[in-house]
Amino acid sequence: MPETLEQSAGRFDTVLIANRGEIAVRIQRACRELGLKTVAICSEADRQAPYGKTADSFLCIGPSTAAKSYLNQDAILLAARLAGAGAIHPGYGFLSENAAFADAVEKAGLVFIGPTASSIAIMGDKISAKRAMMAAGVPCVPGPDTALPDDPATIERIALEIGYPVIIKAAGGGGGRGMRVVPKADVLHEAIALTREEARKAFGSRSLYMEKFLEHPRHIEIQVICDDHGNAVWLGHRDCSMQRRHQKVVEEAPAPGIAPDTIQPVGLSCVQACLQIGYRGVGTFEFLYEDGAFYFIEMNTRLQVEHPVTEMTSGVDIVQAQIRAAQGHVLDLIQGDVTCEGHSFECRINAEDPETFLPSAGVVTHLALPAGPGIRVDTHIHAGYKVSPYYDSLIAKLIVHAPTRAEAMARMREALAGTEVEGISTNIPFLRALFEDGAFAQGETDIHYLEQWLKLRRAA
Ligand code: MV4
Repeated sequence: MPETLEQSAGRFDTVLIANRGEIAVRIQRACRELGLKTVAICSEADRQAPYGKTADSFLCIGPSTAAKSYLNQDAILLAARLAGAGAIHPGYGFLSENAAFADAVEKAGLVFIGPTASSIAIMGDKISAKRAMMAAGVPCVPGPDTALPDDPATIERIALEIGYPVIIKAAGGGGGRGMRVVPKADVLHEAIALTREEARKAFGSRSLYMEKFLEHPRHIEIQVICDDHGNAVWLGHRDCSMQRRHQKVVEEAPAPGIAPDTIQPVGLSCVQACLQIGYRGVGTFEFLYEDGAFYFIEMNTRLQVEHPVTEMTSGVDIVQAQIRAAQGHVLDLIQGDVTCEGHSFECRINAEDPETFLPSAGVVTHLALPAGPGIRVDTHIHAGYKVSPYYDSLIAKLIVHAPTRAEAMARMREALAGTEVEGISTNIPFLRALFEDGAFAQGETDIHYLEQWLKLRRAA
């Protein structure tokens, strides 16, 4: 008798977590809660990591430099084989959106906890991503879903059709890399030549595309989760406009001031897109939002740093759902079950100088973390922990949930007041000041707000 879908599920019982820091802790917890064994890996700099002690196995896979450890595909695959892992969770960053790695994992007979290599590749090329989204009815920024040709006259015609200002983006870019704004026609060809050369050097592809440049948008994203059996749901939206140099600082769910009737068709179009491309696992559709309209820009095919704000409002454990999808289970919720309640904020606590933003490494000599109703802290650090200079400066995520946005802000002020980190510099003073800001309290921000606020604050 052929097995049912549910019988074929449960493809693995041990997960290697190919990441470090707070997300390694978060994923390890989700695995244990699902009854799965865990394999932690580390670089030489992370030998003392607390999640090493709580994992079922712990392997040092290479030197401190990420290129020789967390990005070393062969070392990770070897560790998985030695420790008997049946699956690899890539977390975020590092190899999480590397299609070749996803492919190598599957070729090694292991499960990659994420979408297929082909989904990652489609979304990694921002032009093919846009084409897939347009085909599924997702609203996109005005501009062609094809690469710019070389013929100058054709390029000029495309820019005129879109209308200045336009933005030139590298197909291989994303996350703010490889793009250039063109305010008017006289600098068009120069901008294209410069961006092409940068794209060739940075991404190994000279492929570019052109879009209308939106001057004051907000960054709003939609979280989806999909199984392997044609089921997909969206879990509401987040506002990630509070960023500096493409690094998000504060995220919230839901995005303030968005009417359900406005976002509903956008969410459904994301679900439609997932079904059309056969997407599996968790994903995020990034939009720019301006003058009441949504414009797709990119899709992230990984678990994101800010997933907790959606977990707080939707009540869905996104990491568990992602792992269960990779095991082949049928999604255990339908769209009608998804209800988002209250409001959630996340503050990224970074080990950095609050004025210069330069990374601050060293030993945490004292640590006090807040607790109480509606407060969550995702972190890997403890008193005595040594913050290494090798990696991203994120040391903790402070997450709050409350019935309303105003109450969630008050709760975050209280949580920040109860957070003490000594021995290294952090951005906590800066976050405390931001949560006293009037315009932010009114939800009146866009992607440029934080950098302008910092400039004013420095001048004062
Ligand atoms: C844009 C844009 C304005 N118009 N595209 C930057 C990151 C990458 N994901 C896309 N980005 C942008 N694309 C058009 N057509 C402005 C940005 C942008 C931005 C977007 C989201 C969050 C922060 C940002 C900061 C600067 C520029």
